[in-house]
Formats: sequence, structure tokens, C-alpha cells
Amino acid sequence: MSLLKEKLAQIFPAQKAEIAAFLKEHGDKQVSTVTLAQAYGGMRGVKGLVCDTSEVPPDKGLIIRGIELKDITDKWPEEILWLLLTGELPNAEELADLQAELKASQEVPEYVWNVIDAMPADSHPMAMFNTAILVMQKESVFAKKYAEGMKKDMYWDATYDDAIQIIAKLPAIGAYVYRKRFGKGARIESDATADWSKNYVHMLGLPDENESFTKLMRLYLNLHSDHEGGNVSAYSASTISSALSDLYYSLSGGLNGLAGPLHGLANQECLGWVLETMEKFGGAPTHDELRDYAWKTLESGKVVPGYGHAVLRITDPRFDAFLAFGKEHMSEDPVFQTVQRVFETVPDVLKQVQKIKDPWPNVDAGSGALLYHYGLKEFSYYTVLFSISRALGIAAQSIVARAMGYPITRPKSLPLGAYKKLVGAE
Ligand code: CMX
Repeated sequence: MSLLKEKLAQIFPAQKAEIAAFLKEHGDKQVSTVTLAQAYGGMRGVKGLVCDTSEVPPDKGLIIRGIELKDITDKWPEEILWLLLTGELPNAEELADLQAELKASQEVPEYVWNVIDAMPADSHPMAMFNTAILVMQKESVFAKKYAEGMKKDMYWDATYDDAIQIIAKLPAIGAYVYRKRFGKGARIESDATADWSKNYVHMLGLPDENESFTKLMRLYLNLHSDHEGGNVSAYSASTISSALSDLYYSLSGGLNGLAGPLHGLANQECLGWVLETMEKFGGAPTHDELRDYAWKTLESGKVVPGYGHAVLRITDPRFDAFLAFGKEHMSEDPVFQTVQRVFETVPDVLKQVQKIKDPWPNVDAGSGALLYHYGLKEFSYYTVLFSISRALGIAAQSIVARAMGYPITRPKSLPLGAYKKLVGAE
């Protein structure tokens, strides 16, 4: 048994017992109320979900298992996966063990390449990527063991096996989608000695001078991993998972939500907006030009991508981390300079629009410019990168939910007439 699985087998029973005792004592206490506006407003602010892997206080941003993001931006994604699951960072031996476990599972079945090859050449990279995950569903350990009558307390164990199998393969699948979709040439075989992120960069086939792109990839795959339980991708995946659909189903389902322009797809829109301004103004625009352009975008009824958030009310610490990386590695790059200037300009514009609750940049505002710098210029691909990282959080949340024995999700909906009656409007 791997060290991570061994550790989880030790800690999960105590956590489950703690929750049971907590509910026994306090189960009937009220934790939230719901107004009519919230019911019609995407349930913003309604506390009614449970997620232990991470939380996002509006005034702090992402906290993973009690550690603020700014304190763990130097960690590798494998370390983040360990942290998400166990609540602790791994020591060197534990990290090496997890990396070896992933390496041992990285071989992608041949039929996956054939399925990607058979898709229309102009398919969106996210459609290709998610199809590849879904088509591997027949490999699910959970589905097989469930059909054989697996006991409930082993659900997490089988979900863990699925998670490792999937996570290990995502860099190769993502890299192939890139090469195939954008005509970059034949598939590149995995590097047996490289870690998860470095191997991904290797298989993408882009230049990686001084391993600088690999460093960005480690940061990128760290920063996008998890963002509590209520965002569209995590919540969709957890709802699907709550029906005991296996992780192949739930992950691909959740990532289909990530492909929406108000969620993960914003990162492709965002760089597009930055480049549009550069094209219009013939290089890095001035602050005044950017201000005008932002107003024009708003007046045309469009959103300024990369700005605003459903929960956050500060500059996203994930944006801060990307900005710091850009300043260190590409301060002279005009695209990066434009991102910086947008940050210095756009919040003041958005603050003047009363309805916008958060005028600050989110994770998507800067990441594209950094990828662009390293030659990853096809922005419709960017959400695949987000997905590879977000798979860590979705998998961890799913394993924890199975270990805690959470039931099928089933909130109550009502039609307009029933709400009218409820509030005495008729
Ligand atoms: N540009 C223009 N208008 C914006 C805006 C922006 N960046 N951010 C919010 N608004 C508008 C909303 O569209 C909404 O308008 P309507 O009432 O006319 O529909 C109004 O302001 C109120 O929105 P809000 O309560 O501040 O924000 P929401 O929780 O409804 O939406 C989000 C959050 C992210 C969808 C929104 O800020 C947005 O569309 N931003 C741009 C797209 C983006 O960057 N998405 C990535 C988010 C990161 C992630 O993937 O998690």
C-alpha cells in the first residue's frame, strides 16, 4: 500500500467519528438562512455545503487545510495533493512515494489516442480532454468493485485508486490534446525521470530554457488545484460523485463546468482581451488607453474577463503569485507589462460600476500572459491546464466525501408560485 493511502486509512476513521459526534451534539443548530434573492441568485453566500480540503474567505482568498496560499506557492502539485487529502505537507520520503505511485500509473491506454484522433479537428481542446477522461471510465476500480458488492467503508479506497490512475495520466492526455489540436507533430513519450509538472512540459514539446517553464507549470498546477466546494466545477463534480458515479464520470462532468466562460474558460478570454488592447493601440497601451478600453468593453455589455469573483472581495492571492512570477521571470515582456497595467487601471473602472461586487483580478487575469511568454500561445488550450490542476482538488474532495460517507446531494427546489406563497406575495 502506498504511504498516502496508508496515512488516509489511519486518519479517516477518526475524522468520521468526529463528524458523527459533532452532528449528534449540534445537528439541529441553524448555520444559514436563505433569502428569496439568494434562491434566485445562484445560492451566493448560502452555507449548506461541506468541504474540508480548502476554504475561501472573501477577505483572504484560498486557504488549503488551514494554510494560506501565499505560504505554499513554492510547493509542487504533488505536495498540494498530499496536503489536500491529509491536512499536512508530505516529508521527502512521502513525496517520493506519491511521485512513484503516479509514475507507475501514467501509461495511457492506446484507445484514448484513437478516440482523440477520431474527434473533429476543430473540437474545443476541453471537449477533447474531457472525452478522453470519460472514455477511460471502463477502467474504474470503484465501478468494478461496487458491482462486486464492495463494502461502504471501502468506497474511498477504490476512489483513491481511480484518482491516482486518472491524475497520473492527465499530463500525457493534456499534452497530446495540445499537439494534436494545434498541429504540433507526433505525440512525445513520457520522460521516465521527470516529476508530474516537468513531464507535462516535456510532452507539450515547448522550449524550457533553464527549466523556467517547468517552474511556471509547477506554480500553475499548484494554484488552480482547489477553491472550496461551491464553485461550478467542484460542486458539479461532487453532486455527480454523490450519486456514487465513479471519478471518471464526476471529474469529466465537473470539468465540463470549468469550460464555461464565467468559470475556467475566462483564462482564454482574458489573454484575448489583453492582446486585443495591444493590437488596437500598437503595443503595450497606456493607462489612459486601457481605462477607455475597459469602459468600451463594459458599454458593449461584455464582462472584463479575469476581474470579479463570486466569493472574493480582494485581489486573488493566486493572481498575486502569478504577478510575482512574472516580475521575476519576464518583467520586460510587453504582454506581461500590459497585464500589470490592466491591474493598475481596471479595478478603479469596475469600482465605479455599482453592481460589480468585486473589482479585483481573479486567478485568470495573469496566467495567460505567462503561458504566452513560454510559447504556449493557443489560448483555447488554457482551460485544459486549469483542468489538470483542478483534478487534484476534485479528486481529493471526492475521496474525502466517500470516506466520510456523505449522502447523495438533494437540495429542495420550488416553483415561482410556491415561493410567492412562502413569502406571502399572493
Ligand atoms: N466585468 C463586467 N461586469 C461584471 C464583472 C466584470 N469583470 N464582474 C461582475 N460583473 C457584473 C456581473 O455580470 C453582474 O451583472 P448582471 O447583474 O447584469 O448580470 C454584476 O456585475 C454583479 O455580479 P457580481 O455579483 O459582482 O459577480 P457574480 O458573482 O455574479 O459573478 C463572475 C462572478 C466571476 C462570474 C463575474 O465577476 C465575471 O463574469 N467576471 C468575468 C469573468 C471571469 O473572470 N471569470 C473567472 C472567475 C474565476 C473562476 O473561474 O473561478
